[in-house]
Amino acid sequence: MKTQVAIIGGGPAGLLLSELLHRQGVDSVVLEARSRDYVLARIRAGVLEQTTVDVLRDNGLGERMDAQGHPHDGMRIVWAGRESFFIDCQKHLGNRFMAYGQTQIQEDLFAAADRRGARVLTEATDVRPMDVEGDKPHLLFRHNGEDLRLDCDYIAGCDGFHGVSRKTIPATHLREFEKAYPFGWLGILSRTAPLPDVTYANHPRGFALASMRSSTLSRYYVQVPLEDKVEDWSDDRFWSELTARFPPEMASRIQTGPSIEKSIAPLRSFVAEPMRHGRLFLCGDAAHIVPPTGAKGLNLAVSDVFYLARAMAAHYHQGSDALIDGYSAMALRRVWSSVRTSWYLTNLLHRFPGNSSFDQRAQETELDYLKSSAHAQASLAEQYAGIPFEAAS
Ligand code: FAS
Ligand code: PHB
Repeated sequence: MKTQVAIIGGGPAGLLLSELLHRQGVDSVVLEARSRDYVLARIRAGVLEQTTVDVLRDNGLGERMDAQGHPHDGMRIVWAGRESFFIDCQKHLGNRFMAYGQTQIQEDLFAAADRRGARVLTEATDVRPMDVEGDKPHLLFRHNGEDLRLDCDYIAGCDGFHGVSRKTIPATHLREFEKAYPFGWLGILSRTAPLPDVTYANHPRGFALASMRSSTLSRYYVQVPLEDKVEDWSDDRFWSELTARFPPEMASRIQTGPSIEKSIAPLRSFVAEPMRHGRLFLCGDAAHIVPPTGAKGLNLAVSDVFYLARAMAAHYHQGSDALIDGYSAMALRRVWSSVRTSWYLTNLLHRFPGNSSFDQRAQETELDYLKSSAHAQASLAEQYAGIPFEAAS
């Protein structure tokens, strides 16, 4: 088999990269380790920055999002039972964000790949990037019981945090930055009417978040200790804890019901630099992880593949390698901006075990400042709604 860009991973980064490359006249093959059903069963992100919405619309992937997604002018913060305040992205920036599930995006991406007869091989196992530093890069892998080889010009590692791509880069060439937070998020999906706004709550019992996937599908989270297991949390216990963390008038509007998905994710930040090694380019979670507090993970996967697809098109159609050579630095500028925003919001909104009374007072003072200052709110709105992509030159 031969292609121009070999893509490892058929999650949002891999499938979106394949679509963007196709629309820019660049051929690719996607090798995904899991089945399509397995990939689609994962419930993850839900908030799309304006830049992500624009990429999907500009590439024929926005129809269902515009029909079923929920555009939002901003998000709400409430703490310690006090009156909430609204971070109005529309007012401050003329920007909105969209609530539309990663699962739906994944479905839309698979459907687009099917429509164009894309080469997406699922259940492709034991994928091994070869000769990434040489001039004959290729992938070795197993598919349908056969040992196969895929020759290519470039390899895109879109295989997530636990994938093989980042591990292909010699440790001597990689700098890793990591921060583990002392808690996780227990998230549930329920067929209930959501609250009107994406609402973050800081409460003495811990962080909580109200979000949605549609007008009949709600997504809620509560901060839990790292040692908690999903089986420790019945639906009743979840709803009781969630409503305890919102002010009574807001809690009374939360519709409870059976969970249709329940999972715990630890919170951590991770960045690998550089995001390129020879003919291998890292995109999405393969290169970086952010705590979901800033709703940035999926949006960063989109910005990485937007930059890489643009760089590949310049290489193949204008014979210019400036964007390829500048890919890592450009992607990392946006990555670190999102890592900082996620770090800021995680520190602002969570109760840290072992925090001193000083730490607690400082956190509440920051919340008071944010509530009282239009300038502070404009700054957070800009970071939350997402900054524009960098121009090509
Ligand atoms: P993904 O991990 O989604 O996809 C990588 C793909 O590569 C997978 O399909 C995997 O099967 C495949 N793969 C792995 N190794 C391979 C190999 N060796 N060969 C071939 N294929 C291989 N982000 C938010 O913004 N908000 C959220 O609320 C949020 N919640 C999350 C909850 C959880 C539990 C997790 C894990 C992440 C969450 N994220 C959230 C982040 C998430 O949305 C990611 O940012 C997003 O999935 C990144 O997409 P990819 O980079 O494509 O990686
Ligand atoms: C979600 O809807 O899943 C969601 C919303 C906001 C976040 C994280 C997740 O910060």
